[in-house]
Amino acid sequence: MATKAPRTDIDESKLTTSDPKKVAVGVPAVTHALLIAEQQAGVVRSARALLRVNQKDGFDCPGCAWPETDHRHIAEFCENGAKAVAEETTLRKVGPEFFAEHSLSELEQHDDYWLGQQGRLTHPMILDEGADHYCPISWDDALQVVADEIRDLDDPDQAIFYTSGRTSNEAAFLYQLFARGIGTNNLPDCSNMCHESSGSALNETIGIGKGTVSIEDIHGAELLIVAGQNPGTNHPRMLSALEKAKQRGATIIAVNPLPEAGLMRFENPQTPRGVLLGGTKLADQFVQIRLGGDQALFQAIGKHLLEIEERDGGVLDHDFIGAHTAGFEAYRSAMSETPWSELETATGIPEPKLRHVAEAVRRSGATIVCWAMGLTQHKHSVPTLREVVNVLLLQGNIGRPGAGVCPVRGHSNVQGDRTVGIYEKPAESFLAALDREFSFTAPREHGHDTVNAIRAMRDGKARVFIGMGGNFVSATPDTEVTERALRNTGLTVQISTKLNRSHVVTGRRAVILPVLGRTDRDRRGGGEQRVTVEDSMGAVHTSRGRLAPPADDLLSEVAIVTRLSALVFAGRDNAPQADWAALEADYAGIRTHIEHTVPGFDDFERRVDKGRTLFLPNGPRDARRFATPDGRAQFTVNPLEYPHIPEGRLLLQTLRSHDQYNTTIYGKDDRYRGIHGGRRVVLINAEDIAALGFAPDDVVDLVSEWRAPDGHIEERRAERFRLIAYSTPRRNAAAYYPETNVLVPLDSVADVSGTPTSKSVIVRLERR
Ligand SMILES: Nc1nc2c(c(=O)[nH]1)N[C@H]1C(S)=C(S)[C@@H](COP(=O)(O)OP(=O)(O)OC[C@H]3O[C@@H](n4cnc5c(=O)[nH]c(N)nc54)[C@H](O)[C@@H]3O)O[C@H]1N2
Ligand SMILES: Nc1nc2c(c(=O)[nH]1)N[C@H]1C(S)=C(S)[C@@H](COP(=O)(O)OP(=O)(O)OC[C@H]3O[C@@H](n4cnc5c(=O)[nH]c(N)nc54)[C@H](O)[C@@H]3O)O[C@H]1N2
Ligand SMILES: [Mo]
Repeated sequence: MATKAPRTDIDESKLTTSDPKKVAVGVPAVTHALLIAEQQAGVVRSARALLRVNQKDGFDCPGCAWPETDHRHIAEFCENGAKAVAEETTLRKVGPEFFAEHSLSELEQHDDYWLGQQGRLTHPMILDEGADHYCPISWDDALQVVADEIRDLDDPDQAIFYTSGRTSNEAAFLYQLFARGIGTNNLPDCSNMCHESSGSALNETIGIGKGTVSIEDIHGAELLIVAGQNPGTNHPRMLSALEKAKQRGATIIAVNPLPEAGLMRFENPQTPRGVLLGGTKLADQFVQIRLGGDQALFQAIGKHLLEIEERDGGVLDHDFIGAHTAGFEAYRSAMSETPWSELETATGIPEPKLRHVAEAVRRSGATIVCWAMGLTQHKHSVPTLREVVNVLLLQGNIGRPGAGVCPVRGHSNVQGDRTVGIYEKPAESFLAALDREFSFTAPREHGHDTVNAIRAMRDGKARVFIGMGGNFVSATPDTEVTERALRNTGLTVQISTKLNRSHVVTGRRAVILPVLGRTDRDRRGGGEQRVTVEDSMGAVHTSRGRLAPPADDLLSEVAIVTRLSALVFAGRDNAPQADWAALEADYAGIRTHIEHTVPGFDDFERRVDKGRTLFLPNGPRDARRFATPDGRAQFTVNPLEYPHIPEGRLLLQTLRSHDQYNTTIYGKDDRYRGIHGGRRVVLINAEDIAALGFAPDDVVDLVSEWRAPDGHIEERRAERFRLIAYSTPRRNAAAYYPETNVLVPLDSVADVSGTPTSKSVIVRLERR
């Protein structure tokens, strides 16, 4: 039976701990997921939904962007995919009565857990200036309010169009067209806080901002390095792929400050072996690296390979280096100058162990490096990822079966959104294609990314904020600054499925436009619509929801954007020309526009028909073609960087628990890490607890100390965190996001990519 939403926020005094787990997944995990699904949606609806996850005629799992294999299991879902589905298929509803009962001032006091658990949004709502309650409004009036506000802007750059990565290709394509039709490239997205560093480094070095491997490559790799990623929680289906690679003889090296359960051992709930035999050991080597030490690690690997080449030969792929790369000599001489002692300091790993890792790389005939947020959210993330590329280029590990780069994406369609134009720095070729297709002139000046969007709102330069999904207020850094920034706008609009903090921290006026999610049936123009998504490996396929939506008149993301386009563009100069009503009635028309404007989508409709997969072209993977200025993959020289932690301070990484999806908190446990019933914890080395004069279980404030560019130290505070002794390198600590976002300074971003440094915050502990 479905149960009622929680009435109270998380009570941190109930927090307990147990020993961290050494194995991920297994039958208990699936049982746990079914329990959560059942509480939200009841047995029948849950079963119907879960049986359709990632099936050929079903919907794409909103959980993560890990690809499906070709032979999909009857139940190709994982615990956390099931939780993401449960979250959306819930029978709990948030409608006009809910907003009549709860004032904004009351909602503001609740935590993200309480807000998200209340249920699906069912009705368009408006918050008028000065009001303390949202009131119901008709769809037509709600859309008119938004359209009027946009038409009233003095300058189109006063509008911000944020996107989160669940939005379908079709909706995202129309949304970027809408922004550009108005005249702005202000299209920040969650990717700016996520894999932007990967895109920056890969574009520069191999000429494409995406990974170069397919799922078959993972299965066929000889060596997989998994760095800065916690797949047991965040990409559980990846564990099946690692297991398969392992069974074919692959070596796996896990690089992480924390011994994450999923990296160590895996019990596959979908095979008898996993259930009965205690699963597969995954990582052959665990490299417990210091936070931010990865650039040094990859330099160490490169240095060792070059030294052995010089001594014995036979290590490098000279044909590849000669034919396809540039910059090798400069890289070689830079590596010869880097002292081992500094590589040891940066990584916290002794030279012999570094060489041991490098030996595994030397022996491998096909190496893949997989990574996620542990590598992308540091100040020096772009140089770190360039260094990953350097190592792979040495042995020709790009564009060869079982080898390549594998940035593992987060949101299920974050990669697709970027492919179809959600980007504040669009390429000229794409804009020119839009101009031709829609008979207008798109703006050329680059727009704001996420951090710059916050600055623009803070400084009164942006007046309207529209969020296509996501939870901008909680996901972004420097929570207090961001909240003030949003309150500084005239109108905030949230196009969303569930209530979150971005609905209660608003501009002077606010509108909520509830939408259909992935699992919901979407009937438009007399037919059931499908949408398409792209996974982390460039495979595009359709997704179709089957369940009855939470309210009859919910619009889809596509319908909201087409209707807004019709209202805003009517009679406007230089507006994109399209039949908006026809696009709403049949999404195939949108796919035709995508085919005409985005390379690689030729014959789009036919190629995704009947559950087929369209593989987007990938130059480096398909033909060792590199779209860099000289047509070669680039070796780069990157002066070594790593965090310097002042005396008596810690370096804090902010990460996900097992029971959350970004800012959506499903539950209060982090089962694999042994944390139960609460979230305000700091995982910290036991010796540091003692050295700093504390005891385990002490409750402290975290005070972040940030040296601003002008030299003075800024402080930010997050209150009441419990100290938990945990296996992590000395002076490296970990705590959950979004509770700790208040500590991340807005100006502390990665060089080149502008990604907030969420894995690298200097803090001190203060006794309460
Ligand atoms: N269930 C669930 N699934 C998700 C999400 C979710 O919240 N919940 N979020 C989705 C999204 S948007 C994303 S981007 C992905 C995120 O997937 P992950 O990147 O796995 O997520 P994080 O929890 O941020 O974990 C970062 C990992 O990197 C390690 N790490 C931190 N700093 C460093 C470092 O300096 N070096 C190294 N080598 N390791 C480091 C941490 O210890 C941790 O294991 O997951 C996606 N899938
Ligand atoms: N400190 C710190 N901050 C971080 C990170 C970190 O590791 N540490 N990680 C960063 C990363 S990797 C990311 S990707 C961002 C995530 O940032 P966001 O993508 O902005 O945040 P989410 O929590 O994923 O957004 C959840 C909301 O999306 C809405 N939603 C869900 N499904 C749909 C849908 O189908 N359609 C629409 N329109 N809305 C929907 C719901 O209302 C839900 O409340 O956070 C970043 N922030
Ligand atoms: Mo992400």
